[in-house]
Amino acid sequence: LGIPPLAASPARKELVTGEAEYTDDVPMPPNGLHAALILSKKPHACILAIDDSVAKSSPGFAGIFFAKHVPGINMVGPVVVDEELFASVVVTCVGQVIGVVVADTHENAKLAARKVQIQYKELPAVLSIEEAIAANSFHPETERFLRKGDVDHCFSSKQCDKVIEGEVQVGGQEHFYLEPNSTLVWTVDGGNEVHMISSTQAPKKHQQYVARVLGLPMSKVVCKIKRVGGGFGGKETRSAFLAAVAATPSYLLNRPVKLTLDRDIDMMITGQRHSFLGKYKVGFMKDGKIRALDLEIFNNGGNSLDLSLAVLERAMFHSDNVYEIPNVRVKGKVCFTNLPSNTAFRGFGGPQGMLIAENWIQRISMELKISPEVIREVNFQRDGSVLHYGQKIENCTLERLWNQLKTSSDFLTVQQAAKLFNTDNRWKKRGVAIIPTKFGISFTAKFMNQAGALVHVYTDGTVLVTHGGVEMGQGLHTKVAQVAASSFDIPLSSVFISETSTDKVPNASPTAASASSDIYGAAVLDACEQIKARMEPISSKHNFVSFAELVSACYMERIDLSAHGFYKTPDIGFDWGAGKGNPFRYFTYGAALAEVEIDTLTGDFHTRQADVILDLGLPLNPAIDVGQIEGAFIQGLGWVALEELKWGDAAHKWLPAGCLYTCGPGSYKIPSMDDVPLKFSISLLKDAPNPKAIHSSKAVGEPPFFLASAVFFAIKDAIIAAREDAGLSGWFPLDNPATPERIRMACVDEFTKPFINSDFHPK
Ligand code: MTE
Ligand code: LUZ
Ligand code: MOS
Repeated sequence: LGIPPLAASPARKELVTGEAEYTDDVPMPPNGLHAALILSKKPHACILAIDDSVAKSSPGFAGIFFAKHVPGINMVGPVVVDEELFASVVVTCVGQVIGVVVADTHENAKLAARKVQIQYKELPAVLSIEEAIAANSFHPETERFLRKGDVDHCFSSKQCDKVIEGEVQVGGQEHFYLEPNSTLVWTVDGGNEVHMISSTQAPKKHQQYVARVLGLPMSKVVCKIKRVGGGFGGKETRSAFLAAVAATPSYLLNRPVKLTLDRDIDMMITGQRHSFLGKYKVGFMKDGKIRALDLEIFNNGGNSLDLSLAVLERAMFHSDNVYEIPNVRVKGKVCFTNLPSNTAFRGFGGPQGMLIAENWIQRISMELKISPEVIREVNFQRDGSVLHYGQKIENCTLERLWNQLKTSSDFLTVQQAAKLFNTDNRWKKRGVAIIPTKFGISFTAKFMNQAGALVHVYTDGTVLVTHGGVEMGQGLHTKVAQVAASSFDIPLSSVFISETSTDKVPNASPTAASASSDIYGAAVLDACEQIKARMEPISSKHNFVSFAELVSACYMERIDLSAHGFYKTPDIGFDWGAGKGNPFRYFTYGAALAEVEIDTLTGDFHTRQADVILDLGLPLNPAIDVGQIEGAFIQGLGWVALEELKWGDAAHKWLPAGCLYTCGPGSYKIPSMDDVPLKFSISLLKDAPNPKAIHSSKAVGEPPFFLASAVFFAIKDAIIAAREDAGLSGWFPLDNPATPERIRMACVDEFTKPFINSDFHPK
């Protein structure tokens, strides 16, 4: 494993100015139509009748399609095929697709879709995790267990000084990618083949869904994508059913069709990060050492399984965060609810699992009156630790990172200054927290950890690389091009990655799980080395002045200058029957400090300082990685403290139960410039080569997301100071997100007393 020369990546001006072409910017082909969706208005109901007569005379109308028109199979789903493309008899959420209208313009398509009248017979709906548990409403066969040691024996034989029990509610999150879902699909050769451009992390899934729904072989369906304007997991599966919806009228009318969702529709129907409920029982010693964890977690899957089981599993794997726990039992279940199916989102359940852990860690600290950093430190895992699912920790850099962060952020000084500030101020309080993380790298489904690439070397010495991964702003193509450039020892400008396409690299896993530069980098390197080996007899004979000359000489000798590369992640696999195995190739570690100031009277806060450190091995491209860390942290900050999803409920006057209320930035607060920490420092651990991935690097995309929970726990620290002024010192729950309402009401004072509910005074 060598270190590649770091070719500086040229700034992509067009991405910043908004000139880069995204799916909806691609010019509509001649004869093209625009699609709009006909959506369920009920969370759970039988469809009694559909009247589309008025819609058909709407201006520009060109066609309307329902379940009965689907030429192939009307069922889709990424893992379990449990979802109708078009609802036929029963709808199970508001926003479920019932049909599609095509018209000459986007506006006319929407107008016609609105004129479709549907009669429903309403059925009882389940809308939250709590309701699902009460109604025993779970997705089939989604119960999972992990065990280590003997939890029952540990509790019953009184091996712990103290035992706490509690619940943690973890909120969901909208992806809010800048580019909403968009697909342009057209037929080829008189309607026999279907091609599409789709904004997706999973072109292969689009190909698969479209082939299935239209009754075509996958070999006649192509999906391409140049770049995605953000996916964050939201386009790992949920984009694929939209492509299949758009493909139906395109195929049946033999005309191009474009489906681009408006922001409100995208938010309403494509699902979010899973909310979770965690119920914990934790036993520990007077010195803070954890003895046992008995944990039950539930996630809100919505109305189809989608990736919810894999998300639950990743949450279970991450429910120890970085702590050594001798006795563990984790039980998990996926709730079925009448909400749009929830899906992958940066971290994929990991942050939810870790947030539950940090909640009970923080509580142990309050119970023992020992600072939370000390509780964290005495329980750190290290090399040789065996996790609750059997994987053994190797090359652990946690302690190094942690100590470096404490020094570089001046943790003790910041903490003392905050304390002093708090004694001087009654209505403003500061809080500080420092949080560690470890994130498992690999898809937990072993078969997904495979990658293909196609490398062509042309006679002018330029190289065209294609691989199975998608560029969605994370810089994947730049990193992969660097790998090819360093392999051939040519400038980065000689390597080009044009697009991702199912007809160049087949059967690609979604671009997800943060491992794309690891696996596509390795697949491209494999292809480059094959070509280099074929060129070797020529290159070793002469001293060529340029790569172009070498390539031309090879060409004249009839050497194949194109290669398919492949990589499969070694030494991984997990057996859920036994509950043991190595789901991950390695872990990316990180830690963050945050200092916040809250206004106890309004519940407002701002982050005064955030210091983040990550171990990224020998990074492939530190500039990209710092951007990923900044983005992940701010996105995580939105999740823990700003973004709150709200739906209508039975009591609501005008909003149907299960209908998303927060359908745009007016009602759903995503982070803005103003939310960026006033002092924001990112650093990477030095001299920490990772023997497990390409050029000794580490994956970066998801791991830093959870570190924003430092902001959450800093807020909680500030609230603790406010409550001390009111004479309260006991533990209290704080659910995420820590919105102004929650912060305000937790800062108990004479003004909140009339409104206090039991949430702030737990029994
Ligand atoms: N960065 C940008 N700019 N846009 C994105 O959509 N997705 C994130 C992360 N960083 C995303 C991003 C998610 S959820 C993942 S899994 C990784 O990128 C995927 O890309 P990688 O495997 O190349 O890291
Ligand atoms: N997607 C997936 C993921 O299908 N499996 C995973 O393990 C995963 N992990 C993180 C993000 N996406
Ligand atoms: Mo990321 S949630 O793996 O797309």
